[in-house]
Amino acid sequence: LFGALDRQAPDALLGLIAQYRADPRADKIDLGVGVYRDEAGATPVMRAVKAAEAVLLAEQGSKSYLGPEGDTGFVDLLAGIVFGPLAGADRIAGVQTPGGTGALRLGADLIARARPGATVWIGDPTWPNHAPIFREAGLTLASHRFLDGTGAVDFDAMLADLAAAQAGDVLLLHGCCHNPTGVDFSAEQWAAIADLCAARGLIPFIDLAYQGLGDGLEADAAATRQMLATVPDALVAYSCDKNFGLYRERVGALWVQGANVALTTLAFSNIVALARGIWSMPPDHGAAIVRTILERPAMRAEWMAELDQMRTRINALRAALVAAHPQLVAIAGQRGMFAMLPVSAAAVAAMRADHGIYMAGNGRINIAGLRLDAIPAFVAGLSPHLPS
Ligand code: PLP
Ligand code: TYF
Repeated sequence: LFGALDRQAPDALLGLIAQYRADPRADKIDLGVGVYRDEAGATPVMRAVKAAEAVLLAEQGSKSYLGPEGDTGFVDLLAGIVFGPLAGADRIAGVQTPGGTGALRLGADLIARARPGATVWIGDPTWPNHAPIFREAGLTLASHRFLDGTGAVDFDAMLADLAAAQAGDVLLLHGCCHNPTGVDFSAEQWAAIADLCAARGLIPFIDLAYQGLGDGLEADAAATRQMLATVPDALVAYSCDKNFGLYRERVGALWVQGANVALTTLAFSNIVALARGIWSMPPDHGAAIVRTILERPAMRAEWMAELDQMRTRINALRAALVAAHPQLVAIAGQRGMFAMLPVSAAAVAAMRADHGIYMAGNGRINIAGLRLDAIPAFVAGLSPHLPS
């Protein structure tokens, strides 16, 4: 049986973790995989998460099955964070999923069931897992341009490419903190995209994996809320794995908005049925942690304060990078953990070999992997490779 398979390449981003670990140099710098790091280079468990785990340990009375929709208290409380005043609207329904990845895949399966072979438009570049997730669900991929040669949004090129989109096609959008570029649409561009989707019958699928790590919880959700207020049908894949630091616990949610309550209910029943056929029900612990935090005002406030600190640190590092080299000015207006530097794959390999600087092959850096005192060494290693 298995001889018919083709050998597959390992995940290049996750591969960087092992490569970095094996490097004996004391001054190595890890700007690879997208996890938050503090000034000591650690990715600690958040204090609010530790507190919630203590509550669960003391008070959780059962680990009996829930159901394919997961922890509905988690889904409802999180909806308040994501949708604000729209939360609770009966045209929006959601389920807990194993991470943002599970939400993307479940949404992709729902689309494939509703419209077999539907086309999904994805900007280039994007998170490398997007294409395989949608392809494995049997959907058709189409690519649209995103940035110009200077690293700014090339909105005209994007709209020109989307002119070929048909009613019923899906448009994948990063809700905030674009991965890998850090380049987000302006409010005006978001409004234009929402109007385009409404006018042309395109279905936005928003991937919101970094809420709170750009401009704050409310600001980072503004585009998603505006989109849902403008279009009839939409999907939102959400990850709590970055903003709660729960990565390996796999915490996320998928929401759908239908044109009316009956269509939302119809979609929801299919989501639940699809989830049953994939993972039966999602893992509980991470979602129980998030629910425990959001249920308790003091824990919620502590989580928000920690998230503020994380965002403040990332933005301070970005400002220090901008000040450290004239070629880095372009990243000043960007948001989130990532920036994509204008360096070749050969330059990335050379920086790794010569200086122990680890970044993704496309020149993406995880800004949170820097320390303020490591910036001079990083910029010294980087600058010979930047365009003059
Ligand atoms: N979407 C984007 C853009 C991401 O960067 C990530 C990162 O992992 C995810 C989705 C998936 O998140 P999760 O780890 O919760 O599956
Ligand atoms: O882009 C990143 O680095 C994060 C983490 O298969 C990640 O989104 C990377 C690869 C992967 C899963 C998560």
